[in-house]
Amino acid sequence: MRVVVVGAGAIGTVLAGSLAVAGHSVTVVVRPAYLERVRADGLRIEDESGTTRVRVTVEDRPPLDGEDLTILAVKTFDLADAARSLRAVLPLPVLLPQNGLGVERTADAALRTAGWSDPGRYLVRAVNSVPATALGPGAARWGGHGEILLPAPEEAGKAAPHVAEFQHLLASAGFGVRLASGFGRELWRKALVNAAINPVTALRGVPNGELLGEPYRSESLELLHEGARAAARAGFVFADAEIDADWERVVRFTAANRSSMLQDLDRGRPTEIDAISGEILRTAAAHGLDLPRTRAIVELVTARVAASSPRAQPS
Ligand code: KPL
Repeated sequence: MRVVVVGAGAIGTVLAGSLAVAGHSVTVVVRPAYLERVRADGLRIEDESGTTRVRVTVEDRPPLDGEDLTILAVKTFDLADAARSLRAVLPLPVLLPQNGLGVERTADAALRTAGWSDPGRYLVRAVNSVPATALGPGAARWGGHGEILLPAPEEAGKAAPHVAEFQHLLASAGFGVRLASGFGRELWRKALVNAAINPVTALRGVPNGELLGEPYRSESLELLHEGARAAARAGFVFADAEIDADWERVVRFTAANRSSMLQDLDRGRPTEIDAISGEILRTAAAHGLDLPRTRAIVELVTARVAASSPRAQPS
């Protein structure tokens, strides 16, 4: 297949590199500032077995036609720009593997401004649990294949025909792909866990595994349970035992990871706090619910980002 991967951060590098190794024709789209470097060096993936270097086509804008599938592998704060970069591209199926909630809405709105008349026909949301850490543009450490959830076709709306295309594509590169019924609940499950892990590890500067001990454990679990109250109002009920077990599993599985939000803060970049905890707060507010701990941590992360990054201000 001919695949365009927009973004060469952690997940973009791992997906693009693995797809190229599996024999697909891959074009990676990077920021102009990184173009020459990634073109010269190719992609670099480090894993348990060593370092793999992969040659792919590297561009600073998406190719105009002839491609089969697109993966927008950018952070939520870059998603609208990445979607708008598809302006001159004929509509084609687009995978959205971002953390957070409301991602489809953002992509849909941006693609409409880019002139696509019915983006919903092409957008396939994914819940991504592939463990990857960015090492620089086009370079990533990969902690193993991990699982990617896609909506069961009957839950994918107008984009249903494209779910199988992404399923086969990702599976062909060795990723565990599962079609999930109750996909909306899976999105919330991931968002709740991210809302509990990411801001605490980011503000405290600790790897995920530190959350297993106090004082971080209680702080993180309080956020988890606040978020679950918002999820319940949105129609997705999680018993404490269920969501606690999810949290524990993810924290243990990713114990050595520095969360993506911690990595963003370390680099003085914006974070995904708004798409994760901000969306949870907005859902709660729409149902007349206040989540004081979540509100406080969103303010702290936002302030930290604003203090350290010129890119943090919304543009
Ligand atoms: O998704 C993650 C992230 O860092 O964004 C977790 C699962 C918390 C792993 O670090």
